[in-house]
Amino acid sequence: MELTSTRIKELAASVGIDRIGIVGAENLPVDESRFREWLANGYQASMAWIEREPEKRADPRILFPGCRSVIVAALNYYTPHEHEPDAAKGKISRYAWGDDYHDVFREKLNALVEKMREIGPEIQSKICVDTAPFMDKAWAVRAGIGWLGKSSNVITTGLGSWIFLGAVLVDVELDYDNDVVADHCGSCTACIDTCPTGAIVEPYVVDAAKCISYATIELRDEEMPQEIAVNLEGWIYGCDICQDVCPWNRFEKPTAESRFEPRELETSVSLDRIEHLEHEDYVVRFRKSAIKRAKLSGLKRNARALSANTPRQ
Ligand code: B12
Ligand code: SF4
Repeated sequence: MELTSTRIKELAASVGIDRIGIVGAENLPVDESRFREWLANGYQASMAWIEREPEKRADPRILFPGCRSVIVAALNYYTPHEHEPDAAKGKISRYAWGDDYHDVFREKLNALVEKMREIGPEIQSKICVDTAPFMDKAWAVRAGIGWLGKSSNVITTGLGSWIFLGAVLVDVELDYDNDVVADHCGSCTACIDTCPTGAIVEPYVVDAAKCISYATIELRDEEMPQEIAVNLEGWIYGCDICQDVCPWNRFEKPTAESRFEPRELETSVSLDRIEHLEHEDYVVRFRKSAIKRAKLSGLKRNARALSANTPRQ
């Protein structure tokens, strides 16, 4: 049997990947200059790691010498649960309710590569799930997975924006998807208007320094900047506001991946519990969870900021 793009798409579906688009590695995302502009504006805030190796980020053929094709994958993480309206709790963003997507997605992409190797044992590949300097969103747009929404998340017509993105770089030539999905945002500005911190500084562009997601996950400072702390709107880890208000997220569908179901059925965590959490209990509660990215000290800081700025009933 020959390894064709059609076969790869069938294999991807068989390992539980929801969307696949395949493009030639030389089809570089057109907006690489925008990435440099984003850095020049300082919108990366303290995420110095994103400034490293810009040439690799811009060109997968440098990241993975021999790369001929880019297989972009999307994994639906929507589960039909909501946050509880409880000021004594901090809301966890939807993407972090279940098991860490890096592990779940990598496992699926590994399974895909193994199945591809059964057909073409000589194939060389590199998997990217946030571990490599690779521009997931730009490639997802190029591969026809969806369009870059004004919130700067990739949105699809069938699954909304509740998708993770990943990729497999391979050293073989394949048939490519040429149909790019048109920008369906139209005149809607719901994400920009609703963002409580004004982080979407212009359509498609997020200033991380103003974003609640950045402040609650990536920021390592001991204290939360006051202008964000007073606008947290109950979020202790990440923020989904710009996606919750997106009209395209009315078309979400529950994921078939049970590991994305909320752990301990929790979509929010008690602020008191976090403020008094011991390290051993933190390790158990957040084992295999993306939330570990914030570290216990970051979660406690977030809980303190919420407690100090949210009136309790
Ligand atoms: C750094 C990062 C962040 C930063 C910066 C966010 C950002 N918007 O870039 C912070 C910490 C804030 C963040 C937050 C979130 N993130 Co994040 N993040 C990343 C990461 C690691 C790199 C993204 C990056 O390169 N940013 C740099 C900027 C320059 O890239 P960009 O947005 O693609 O920039 C383009 C546009 O600005 C565009 N552009 C600029 N001007 C214009 C004008 C026009 C007209 C057009 C058309 C385009 C355009 O050109 C730029 C270059 O391509 C990716 C994973 C990866 N490896 O790609 C995940 C990723 C983007 N994040 C993801 C998620 C889920 C989130 C959150 C939803 C998590 C949460 N619930 O809290 C939030 C969403 C916040 C938001 N509104 O963006 C997913 C997004 C999935 C999707 N559907 O798109 C990714 C892809 C992770 C993954 N593997 O699935 N994230
Ligand atoms: S994640 Fe929250 S703070 Fe960041 S851009 Fe979206 S709405 Fe604004």
